[in-house]
Amino acid sequence: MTPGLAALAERIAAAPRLTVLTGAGVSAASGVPTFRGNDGLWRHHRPEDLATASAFQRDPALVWAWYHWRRARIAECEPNAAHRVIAEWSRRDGCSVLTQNVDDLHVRAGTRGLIRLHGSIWELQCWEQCGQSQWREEPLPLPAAAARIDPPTCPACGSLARPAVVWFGESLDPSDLAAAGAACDCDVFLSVGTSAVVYPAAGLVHEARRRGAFTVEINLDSTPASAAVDLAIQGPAEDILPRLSLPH
Ligand code: BJW
Ligand code: ZN
Repeated sequence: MTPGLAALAERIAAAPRLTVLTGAGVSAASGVPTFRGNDGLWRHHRPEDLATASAFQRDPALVWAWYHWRRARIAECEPNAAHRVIAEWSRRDGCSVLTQNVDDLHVRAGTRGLIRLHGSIWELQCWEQCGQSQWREEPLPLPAAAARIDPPTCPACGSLARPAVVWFGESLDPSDLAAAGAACDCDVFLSVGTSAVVYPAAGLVHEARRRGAFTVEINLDSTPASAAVDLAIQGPAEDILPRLSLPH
């Protein structure tokens, strides 16, 4: 193993408190498109055209078609080696896992105590906020490439349903935000496979470093966080993370 990775593996193994923040790059090897890469989800769609409340208000059938296409694609994906290593770490005392991903592949890999900062693509909520709690729905038997989809409806009031995800301009769940803030009190903070541009998640690695954590970025490319962390490792998460996991 390269000396830098071996030393980091020892540091992770010895850390009483480990926090891992993940982004779309962790699921890329599973076949889930990222948001901002060359073949990213939004190469042909601007995010603000689809992932905002105003886009949904304007054209819910278009927004649902986009989510349906993504759900159909994610349904065919399996967790990869990066998800599995993170799931293993999550079973340690003192480990927190925060994800921006809505694909639930961390859940399927068995990650414990996962904080899903941006929600889940498999959960729905009432657009009119009638009081109905969020509900889960598997993919509908519709063509994955449909250009428009009749939006699902709320079982309680019959209004439109929306994906239970966090769109631009919307606040994260306060309890998730509190848990993420607490997780910045750690010994090692790993930021894995995120472009580190979307706040408040992008601020967490800086906050952890301010509080004394050893901060590490693992990404195929450099990001706005690369120069600020203690160690920036360029490489695929699905290759690097297994090399950071010591047998116990
Ligand atoms: C690999 C790899 C491999 C590939 N191995 N690596 C101006 C300044 C600062 C902030 C703002 C601002 N204007 C507005 C804001 C706030 C805004 C924001 O941050 N905007 C920025 C874009 C500027 N944030 C918000 O609105 C948030 N809410 C909020 O702040 O509330 C308070 C508020 C209210 C009102 C007004 C203002 C503030 C909410 C953000 C919600 C983001 N939601 C989305 C969509 C979720 C639903 C869905 O999926 O449809 O979340 S956007 C999208 O980006 C998604 C992702 O979780 C998120 C992050 O993306 P991620 O995961 O980093 O993916 P990519 O594709 O960007 O990067 C992948 C990376 O992996 C790349 O770096 C690759 O190199 C790498 N990679 N393969 C390792 N194998
Ligand atoms: Zn309702």
